[in-house]
Amino acid sequence: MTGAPVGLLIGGDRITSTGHTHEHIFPATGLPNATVAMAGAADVDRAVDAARAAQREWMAQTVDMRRDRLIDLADAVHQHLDELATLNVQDYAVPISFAGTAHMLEGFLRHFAGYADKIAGSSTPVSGSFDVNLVEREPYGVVGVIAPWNGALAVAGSCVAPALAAGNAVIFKPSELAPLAALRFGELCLEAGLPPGLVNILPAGAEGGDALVRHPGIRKVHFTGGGTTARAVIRAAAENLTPVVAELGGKSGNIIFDDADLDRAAMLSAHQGPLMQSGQSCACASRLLVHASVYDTFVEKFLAVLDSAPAGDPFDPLVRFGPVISESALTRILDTVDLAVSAGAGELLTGGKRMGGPLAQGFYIEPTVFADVDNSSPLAQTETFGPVVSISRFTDDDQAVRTANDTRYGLNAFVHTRDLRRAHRVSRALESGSVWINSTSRISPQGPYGGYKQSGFGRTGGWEGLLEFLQTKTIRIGLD
Ligand code: TXE
Repeated sequence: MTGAPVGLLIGGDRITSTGHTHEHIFPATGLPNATVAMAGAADVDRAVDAARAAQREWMAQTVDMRRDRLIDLADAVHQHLDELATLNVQDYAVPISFAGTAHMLEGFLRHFAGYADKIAGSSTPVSGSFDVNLVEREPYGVVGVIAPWNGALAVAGSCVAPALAAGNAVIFKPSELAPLAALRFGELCLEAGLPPGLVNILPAGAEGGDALVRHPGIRKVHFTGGGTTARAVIRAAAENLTPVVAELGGKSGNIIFDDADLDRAAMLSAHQGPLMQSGQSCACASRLLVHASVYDTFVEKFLAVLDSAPAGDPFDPLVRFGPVISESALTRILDTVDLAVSAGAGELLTGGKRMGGPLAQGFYIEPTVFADVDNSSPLAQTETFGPVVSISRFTDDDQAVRTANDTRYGLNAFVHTRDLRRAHRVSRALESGSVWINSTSRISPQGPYGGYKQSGFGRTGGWEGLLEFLQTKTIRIGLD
């Protein structure tokens, strides 16, 4: 499916000629499946103008009207769940059995529609006077939302929904590697009756993203992606002192204690590890820490779950394991594996090679597990963003916590135990924005979700996620 080029959505206009296109490659076959126009600085300018006008129109509606529009948008997403799931697969070949981000988008839209008519301020007394002192919450105006390739619809839910509920207009920049589902989301915004220009979809790479961040009309930026890019975004945003929220990568510890239900822990760890979008998720539990007394039993169960997950065509509902995003990602990940093997970072238990046979044209890497990994090794310290996990053993709780915390990241941590006291004690000691006990990372609209340390700052979900898109104003009325 290369067909006519797809392009930007600015206001009500579909723009397919910007002078710069990206050949979208379907990761499961290595073949082009779309030609996508890429936004540049002039397109950002045009989108900001459209967004400013639309935001004034949006704020001219009453809160109940805005609430109802967002409910209409959630309904439109619900009616197109299958189509959005299909586009998700076309974007980055995530197995359709996993492509739950369309449901997540609907859930976040319904959640934040509920806030739209409840954003209240307050009035406070003031010292030494009887003046009226009002505290009001106002939208920023036009905000920029930048999404990674592995979660455009998830970010549309966690960021665009609250931005709209707070009264902002949005310029949404999906990754050049996964623009298709985001573009359809933009169309659904128009079909649901949102003012044209309230949500603009600008697929672009670094150049368009940088122009968006630097634009003086962008009052806040929400960035989701890797740490290296986050530094470039923050440097660019500094030019206009534009505030940034950053949702970044992770290298999450996954602690299996000796009293854990090992069958359940093995299944959850596999699905939170190599089987989670082939390890291409910030939430990937990539460092397993297993109590020495149950190590061999757990590893055997864990490998069995990986082995039972069918790899193949991501459109096949029975497939649980898909390709990585690109040829360059495949090369990067396999280089990481080779480096770990040559450095003796751990024992390669399974995987480590490109899949052949009918999958040879796609970017498939076998689920890869290293055992007895040195936590100071690059394998354990660097986000691989592929189906590669490391396992090491511990003998006491404090050692497990120290090892889990021994990383520059702090997005998620996972704990498997039946001991309630231990679960609470360990959760409080772990340096991460989220701790999941006997669970996978099931992110909910109620949130909040976000990182400690170099996994970012700011939160998505719930009231904290809404506040990221509101400013506070104090109005004092002198009565004397
Ligand atoms: O990120 P990149 P990717 C993280 C994940 C991994 C990364 C993978 O952990 O580290 O995202 O996604 C745009 N100015 N998360 O490879 O390369 C680029 O076009 C402005 C965390 O996409 O950082 C893309 O749209 N924008 C997350 C976006 O930035 C620029 C969940 C991200 O690109 C730019 C999912 C520039 N100079 C993935 N350069 C979480 N924490 O929830 C590139 N971009």
